[in-house]
Amino acid sequence: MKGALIGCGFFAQNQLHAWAEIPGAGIVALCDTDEAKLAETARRFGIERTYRDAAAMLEAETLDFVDIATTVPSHRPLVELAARMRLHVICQKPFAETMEDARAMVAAVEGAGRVLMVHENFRWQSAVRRAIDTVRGGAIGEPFFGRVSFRSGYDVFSGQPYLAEGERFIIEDLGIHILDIARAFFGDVDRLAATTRRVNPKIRGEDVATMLLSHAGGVTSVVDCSYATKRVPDTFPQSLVEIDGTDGTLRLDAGYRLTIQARGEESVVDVSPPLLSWAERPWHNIQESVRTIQQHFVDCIGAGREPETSGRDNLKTLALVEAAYRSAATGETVRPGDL
Ligand code: NAD
Ligand code: 89Y
Repeated sequence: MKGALIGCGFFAQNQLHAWAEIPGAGIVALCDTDEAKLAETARRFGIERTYRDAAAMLEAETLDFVDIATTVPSHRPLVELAARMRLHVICQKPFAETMEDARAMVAAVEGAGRVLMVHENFRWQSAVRRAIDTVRGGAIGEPFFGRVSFRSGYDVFSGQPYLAEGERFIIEDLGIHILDIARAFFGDVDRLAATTRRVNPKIRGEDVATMLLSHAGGVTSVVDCSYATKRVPDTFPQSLVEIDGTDGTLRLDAGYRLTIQARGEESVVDVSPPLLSWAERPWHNIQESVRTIQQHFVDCIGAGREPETSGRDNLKTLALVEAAYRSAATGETVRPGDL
């Protein structure tokens, strides 16, 4: 499969490294409005066909898919452009700025009969995936309580300066992943209540969020996120998980330590992610999941299946983000299904 990547910034470098390792798929053309980033990325990955304009690229190239690695304001026009060209699409998170945009993007690609996957990669991290598979396999019985937690003081602003500038920060940027992990464990959400705070005075948006979720299947979960947590050693970018089930408990603790206690037995496993040749700590956890999710996209197209993290699926994660902001602003519990 021949693909083109749009947006040659901070995170796209990981996507390009991962594409180079995926059999049967490759990136043949690059696009960025920023000439310097485009040239540097083209040189680093040896990709000769480069464009400053996405429409011109899609007209000129013969492609199967596009990988959109720009920030959110450009997502809707780029996804709709790709749909018009009848291409399969991967789009980075946050998928869209509004639910209306997101629904239109899903409709555009589905209307073209192509596959749309959101690059919602945290549930594809191998440690998280192992925990998801363990719970789905019934190892602790039926879950009734969960906590998915991401607390760090890591400086994300030096690599991604735009994160300090937006009115919204942690829920939209990072909480979106943690909410998605909660959905992967416990299913759809009926009600959500949230509080937010800004601790770091140098940024504009909230850097702490605490969310209480009532899942349709009966689980109550807490999703808590912070970029204001001064902790040594810092756990960035680990998502920590606690689940109580009818037959036992699962804990994914700091240091990628997975503990399962059930039916009188205990297992403690080191589920540290592999360090891929191009990866660097502590990002290796996220970097590995990039390769996994891109492989999933290729596999799904080959098999004619909808990706687990499809555009349609992501509407439900995006609704949790919107519900959290609305709840924090109004003090009310919000039904994501109403949004
Ligand atoms: P960035 O600003 O470093 O890079 C974005 C690039 O897109 C820039 O080079 C910009 O010039 C280019 N661009 C913007 N609009 C364009 C357009 N219309 N056509 C062509 N090029 C265009 O941003 P980043 O930090 O790489 O983040 C990109 C996206 O990746 C964001 O949505 C972010 O949330 C997401 N992200 C995801 C993860 C993850 O783990 N999934 C991690 C980090 C960032
Ligand atoms: O942008 C964010 C993401 O998606 O994962 C971590 C991050 O890079 C900073 O919060």
